[in-house]
Amino acid sequence: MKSELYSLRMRASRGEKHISGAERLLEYSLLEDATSVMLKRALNHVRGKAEKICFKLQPVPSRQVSKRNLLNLTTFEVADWPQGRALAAQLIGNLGVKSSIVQEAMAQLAGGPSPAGEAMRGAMLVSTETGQRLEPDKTRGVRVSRMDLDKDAGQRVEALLTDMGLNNPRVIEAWTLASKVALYPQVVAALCWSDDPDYITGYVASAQNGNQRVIRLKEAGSEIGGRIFFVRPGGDLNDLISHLQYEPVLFDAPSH
Ligand code: PML
Repeated sequence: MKSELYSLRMRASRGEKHISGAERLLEYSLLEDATSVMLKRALNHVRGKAEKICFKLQPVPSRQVSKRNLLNLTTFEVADWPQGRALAAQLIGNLGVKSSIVQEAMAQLAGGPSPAGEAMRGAMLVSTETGQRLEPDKTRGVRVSRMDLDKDAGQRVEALLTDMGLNNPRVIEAWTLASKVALYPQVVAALCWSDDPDYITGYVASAQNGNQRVIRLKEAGSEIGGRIFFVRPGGDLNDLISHLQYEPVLFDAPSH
């Protein structure tokens, strides 16, 4: 494989249950370490023991890669997860999405969006016009991949996060993913809370208002989580999915 960058993806599962996933876009020299970090994550996951761990490595020609800035990052304190959900609904409503559509989509995420009532490994796509689910595969959802920090940006981003007390891989991965999703003009907002039972912080992300973290978005111990991308009508769904899955993007720190 001769390429300057590689898309490295991991997915761990037990039966139909999604255990863990990870995505990187990085240079050859970093692949070994990144693979080993992913393997450790999959083998010791709080969602349970994986039966199957799949790695996928694909070369990505660097001429295809675009360079962008991460969304601005803010954090909202709330007393508990119901208050966090109400705030998240309001933040999405501020972007013009009807309250009934936000509430219905959040209820689907909270109830387990897959047909089995479990977390999906990918995101739900929800029309801001009709509230309908748009993802072609309602069991898997749409996974976002091929994004990472630009290698020269790592120190800048880590310094920023250290100042905020947030310098950890989970925040970096979530921020990078949210920033890629928000690049697509048809996406009004992304809502996420983790499916890890021990992680209760989530976010509402949008090109307009940045990555707005909400510190409590779910009950501790719950394994139901995931992402909803609210999609405005008028775009080409296949083009959106192709952007989310295949368009390679490297990110630098926010521009202001
Ligand atoms: C995840 O674990 O997949 C989602 C985490 C979302 C929030 C990360 C953060 O604290 O900013």
